[in-house]
This record gives sequence, structure tokens and C-alpha cells, in this order.
Amino acid sequence: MVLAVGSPFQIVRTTGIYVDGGSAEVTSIGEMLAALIRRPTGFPVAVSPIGTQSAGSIILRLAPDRAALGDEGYELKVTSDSVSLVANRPAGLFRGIQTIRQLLPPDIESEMGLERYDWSIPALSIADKPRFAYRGAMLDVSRHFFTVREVEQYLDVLALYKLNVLHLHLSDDQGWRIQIDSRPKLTAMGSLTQVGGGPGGFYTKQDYQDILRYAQARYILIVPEIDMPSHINAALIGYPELACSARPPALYTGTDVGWSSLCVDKEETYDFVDDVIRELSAMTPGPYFHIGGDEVKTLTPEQYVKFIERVQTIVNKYGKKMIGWEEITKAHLNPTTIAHQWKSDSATAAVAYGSKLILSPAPKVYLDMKYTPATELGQHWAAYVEVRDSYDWDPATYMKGVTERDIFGVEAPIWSETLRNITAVEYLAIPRLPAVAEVAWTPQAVRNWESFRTRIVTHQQRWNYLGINFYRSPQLPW
Ligand code: TNX
Repeated sequence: MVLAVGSPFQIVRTTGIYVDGGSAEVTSIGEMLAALIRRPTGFPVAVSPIGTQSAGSIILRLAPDRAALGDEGYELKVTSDSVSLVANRPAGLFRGIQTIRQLLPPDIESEMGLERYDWSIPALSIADKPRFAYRGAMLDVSRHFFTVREVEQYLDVLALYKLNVLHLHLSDDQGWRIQIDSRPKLTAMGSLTQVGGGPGGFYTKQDYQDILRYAQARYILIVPEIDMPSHINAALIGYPELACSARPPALYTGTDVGWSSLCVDKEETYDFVDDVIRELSAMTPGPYFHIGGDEVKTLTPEQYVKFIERVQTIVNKYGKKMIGWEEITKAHLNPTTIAHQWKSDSATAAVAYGSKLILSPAPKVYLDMKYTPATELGQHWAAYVEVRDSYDWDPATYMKGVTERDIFGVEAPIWSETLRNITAVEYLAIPRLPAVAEVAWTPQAVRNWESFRTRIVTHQQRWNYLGINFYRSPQLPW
């Protein structure tokens, strides 16, 4: 809800930020806002505890009595005298800062140091909170490897659009991308290439910690995925005794799917799965572990079900909730397990187990789909997906038998078969990722395409300042 009233708030040389003194977390959120304002203005922007402020201040405050705002909601009140941001939890303050950022002129993203510029925020009153708890993006770092810095660049985009999950697809046939101490040959032998050849790569435990820390500072959860029992060739190169694949394990740089598999009838397979889930769970603070489970073409249905049910037990044993692509609904799921819809042929079965769903309908939110036949990057097996396709759909009515209550959230995956670096990823992600972010955040009744298309083009100048690549969709009024 937005109410606009009165004359704007002006940020000037003496503007200060005042924060709840008791909370180090709120102080560091205040520092993030200060840093954002210092860069383009050259103003000092001190961050101080509440109590000493005069008129002309920006105030960030936690208010435990605002429980209705949930974990990420916030209230923002801007008058000519002050900016007041209130949230129930720190994450809400962080999301609210993104709104302040978007209310300031696009030059706020510049480094120009303009002191006499009109740095004004319109007077208004906003009460805002997300529709869905889980609002994600997925990056496939297996088909092509992305450096820590590239992952951080993508996290910056997620933060700007109030997304709260980055799902990392850490392994596939082409590359194993995460250090596992008890199974050193995973990275020593399985990380050495990627689609089309080239050196590949992997994240050391320190790299993974760096990604986690960068994400945490932006209130973004990392969900790690180890895809199994198929999409597993890279792991089998070092551990061929676990292979039940027609093709012998060897470095693979192509893009076929479904042909590799763990031998699900061997006990050693479960020792391996236990090692990987134990170590990666210990490294990951978030509550979720994604086990993939998609596109298995070489096992019987009985073998597949038995494997998924055993893996579910292992994931739960290490204190995590399991997520798997929708094929896992063929197994008996715990109510805490989450099914990740992508093609809608088996997702609804999750509801019968009391499981919730993450929706990633490929014809809407697969960001690796081409925009049009003229798009050089990407694939088109699901559809051509223009910006409007990503925006104009309602998760609650997308699938028969799935209602709002069954939906944990929405995620936009980007598979990287054709994408060699983060610039290519950005070209396919923007403006579709902001469109999906609005689907996931804003209630259906107050969303509309005409409004989105005129608002999103004003971000062009911000993307330019931030060095973010994007697609100039002809559907938008640039
Ligand atoms: C299907 S979506 C896959 C991926 C591919 C993607 C390409 C899913 C669960 N599996 O292995 O990368 O299509 O669009």
C-alpha cells in the first residue's frame, strides 16, 4: 500500500542515519545505506544511535510489536522532515533500503559525487511485505563455471529486486564444483572442464564461505544442489565403482541429459551420498538441501523411488529439509520435503504428501529460454519467453490442484549450457528476473503489466551505472 503526500525529503550534506543502538545487525544495515548514499553524493553520512537525531534524519528501527510485517516486511514513512523505516526483523530493514534506493533518482547508483544535485525521496507512506516466503533464482555453475566474483555480481542483482534465495546447481555431468574433503577426487578429477571444453573450476570451502557471507549480508539464503542419481557423470570420473551408466565415466563437454547414474543398488553409493550430504550440510547454514532427482532415464521406477526415499532419510539426518525436482513426487515424501515444479507433469502429487511446492514453470521463468527466435544465447525447448510471459501469470492459478497455500515460493532458474560468463547470464536474466521478483513479492491484485513495463524501463540507467547487462525487449517503452 502506498500513500503519497506532501513535499519530498532532501538528502543533503548534513543528513545522518540513526539506528537502533542495541543491534549490531541494524547498525551494519545502516552502514550499507550510508555507503550507498556516500558514493554518488560525496556526503559524509554518519551512522549514529537513535536518540540524538535532529530533523532531516533517516531512521532505521526494529519494532517487535509489528509482528504482522513478518520476517521481510517493512513500513516506510517519508516526510519533508524525516525518513522512517521500521521492520519486525533486520531482513525487513534490508528490503526497505532497496525501496529507498529505488525511490531515489537513478544517479544514486553512480560514483559522480554530485553535492548540489536534487537527491530527493518523494513523501509517502508504504506498508509492504512479500506474497511468498521463498523468492529465488538458480545459477547452474556446472555446465559453465562462474567465479566467486561472478556469483557475487548475480547476488547484487538479486538483492536489488528483494529476492531471498540463490540456489546453486553445484554438480552435473560436465563438472563437480564444490570441495568435499572426504571425497577429494570429486574436484581433483571431476571439475576439470565444462560445456564446450575449457578449464572448468570449483569452489574451495573458503570460496563457498565467501559466497555465503556475501549472500548473508544481503539476507539471501544459499540452497546447494547436488543433482543425483542422474546428472552425476562428473562425480563418477573419480569414483567409477559407483557408476551404473551405459557410457563409462569420462570428462564430458556435451549437453545431453539423463544418461549417467549412480548404482542405486550398491551400499557404497549410500556411503558416498552420506559423505557429500554430511559435509555440504555442515558448510551450509540454511535449512535446505536440494538433491536434484530430475531426468533419470536409466533406472527402473522402483530403483528410483528406493533411492529418493533413502536420500531423504540422509538429508533429514543431517538436519536439512529436502528439496528435489518434481520427479521426486514418485517417491513417498515427508511433509517437510519440498517439490520443485518445472514441467508440471508430476508436481501436484506433492500436495497429497502435505509437501509444499516451489514453482519454476519453464515457459514462464526458465531464464535460459530464448526471448525470441532471434536471441542467439539460450535454448527454446520449453518456449520463447518474452518479458511479458515472465510477468503475466499467477502462481496460484498456474496449475490445476495447486492453490496459494500449497506454494512455498517461485524460483527463476538459469541453466548455463550456452552461457560462458555472468555478462551472458545478465543478458538473459534482465529484465525477466525483476519481472519474476515482482510475481513472487507483490500480491496478484495489485500487479499489472502496463505498470511494470513503464516502471522497469526507468532502471536502464541504474543497470548502466552498475555495469549490469540487459536485453532491450521491444515489449518495453524504452
Ligand atoms: C532441463 S530443468 C534440465 C536441465 C537442463 C535444462 C535446460 C531440469 C530439472 N533439468 O538439466 O539444463 O533443462 O533448459
